[in-house]
Amino acid sequence: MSANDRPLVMGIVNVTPDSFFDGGQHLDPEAALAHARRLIDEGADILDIGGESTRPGAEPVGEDEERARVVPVIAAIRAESAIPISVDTMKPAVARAAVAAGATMWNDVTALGGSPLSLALAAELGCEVVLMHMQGEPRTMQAAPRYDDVVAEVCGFLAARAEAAMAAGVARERIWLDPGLGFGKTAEHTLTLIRRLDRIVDLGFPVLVGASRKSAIPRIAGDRSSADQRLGGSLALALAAARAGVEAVRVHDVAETVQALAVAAAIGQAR
Ligand code: HH2
Repeated sequence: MSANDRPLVMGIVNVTPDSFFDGGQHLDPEAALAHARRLIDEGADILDIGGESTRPGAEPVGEDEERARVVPVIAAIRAESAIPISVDTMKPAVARAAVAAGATMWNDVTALGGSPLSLALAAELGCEVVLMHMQGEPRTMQAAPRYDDVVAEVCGFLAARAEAAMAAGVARERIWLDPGLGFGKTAEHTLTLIRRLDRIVDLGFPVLVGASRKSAIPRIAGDRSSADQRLGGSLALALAAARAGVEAVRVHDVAETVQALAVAAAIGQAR
């Protein structure tokens, strides 16, 4: 938690043509930089820069292409701001280039399992790492997710990946965990994980939760909202995550999330 007693807010900058919400809006580096500036103005504590969509059915992106998307944007933000910058990538070569350009965190949806080189590289880079749970792989993960006990399985996986990272030389205090909402999870799994987030927090690492505008929202709410109509559900999920004691929420809507979290924190402190 930050000094003002609310989770940190990680603002999303997708430098992609096909991300499920903001795809195509910030593919041009100037547009991505303008968006990053706006999120900083709105109160973002961390920026997460991604060059490959992981939405179900997304086309994979080559290493050179992904690096060419994210590195100039990271370098341009770093040239004018000291804000912590995360790079959202499964590829070690992209993480290496991103950290050289000024990124301070490697956000890996494969929990450093995407390449045999990932664990050792994370240790070498010395940056913070986000280890996220995913069942299956992005192309097919939402087809038929199945768990006997989703909370136990996600906790077991995250604890094992944290052990693997530490065994490879990643410092314990650099490790974050993320349940990976939307990555092989039904709406029911999402609700259970949000409800029992305390179990992940209890593993003893900072926890990041990304629920922003995801497709579980209309399934939970019983509506037909498209991604641009899911702000209300996104705020509800961010507030629930905050109550469970997460360290940060990963969101598209920084101003609205900062405001919602600030009001909830003030209510919590009122006499
Ligand atoms: N969600 C997305 C991407 N990266 N990383 C973490 N740690 N946690 C998440 O929940 C998470 C993530 C998907 O959201 P978005 O980046 O907006 O979409 P896309 O993958 O289509 O670019």
